[in-house]
Parts: sequence; C-alpha cells; structure tokens
Amino acid sequence: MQRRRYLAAVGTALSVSLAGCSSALSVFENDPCSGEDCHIGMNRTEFLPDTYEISVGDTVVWKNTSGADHTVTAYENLIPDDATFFASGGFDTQEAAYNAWHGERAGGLGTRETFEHTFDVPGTYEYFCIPHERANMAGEIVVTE
Ligand SMILES: [Cu+2]
Repeated sequence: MQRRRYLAAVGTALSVSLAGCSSALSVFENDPCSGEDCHIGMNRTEFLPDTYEISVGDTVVWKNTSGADHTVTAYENLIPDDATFFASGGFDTQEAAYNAWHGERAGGLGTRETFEHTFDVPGTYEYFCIPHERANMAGEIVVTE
C-alpha cells in the first residue's frame, strides 16, 4: 500500500518535469534568435518568427539556425512599389535568384550564415525560401513609419 502510494507520487513528479522540459524546448524552437545575433531564425522549413514588425530604417538580420540550406528571397510583386528588391546572394530580381539557386545552388545560406537588409520604405514585404517554397517556407516583414 505504501509502496503503491510512493510510485504514484513519483509518476506525477516525472510527468510534471517532462511537461516542463518540453515547453522549454518549444519556446526555444519558436525563438531560435534568443541569445543570438539575429532577428529571424530558421528551422528546416520555417522562418521563425514568420511575421516580424519593424520601423522604417531598421535593419533585419536573418540567420540560418538550422541544418538545411535556405534562401531569403523577396517576392518581387509582394513588396511596396518603391521598395528595393532583396535576396540572399545579392540578386537584383526574383528570376536571377531562382536561376542562381537552380543553376549552381548560389545565394543560399548555410548553417549559421546570416543575411541582412535595411528597410527604407514602409509597407508589407513578403519573402520566401527558394528550395522550400513548396513547403510554404515564407515570411512577412511589416515596416511602419
Ligand atoms: Cu528553406
């Protein structure tokens, strides 16, 4: 009787500590830039966070916090009219970025590599990762005045 009571207590303590552990892990996975020199991190198929708000003139730093290669590529038609196109690899157009990735795998960020861009025009910017576009690896930067 006493032994059974003891086991029940241990079981409860164990499940509590496991729950605490998994929630700490998910917090870390949702904010891979916590304690890192970046604003937006990445897992295998997501930008984290996938929506990020800044003010005009701010610089955003992306960092590949995953083991897979990714690109940060703006959707040419889904950025403000007066805004400058941006893409890791420094390409001037979405097509050039596509061709470079599919041709020679250029423009990608390897693990722990960073890309940064300064946003001088207010508005909403949609961007994506070329190799994971079909997995919906995309994000949004909202720039306010
Ligand atoms: Cu990707």
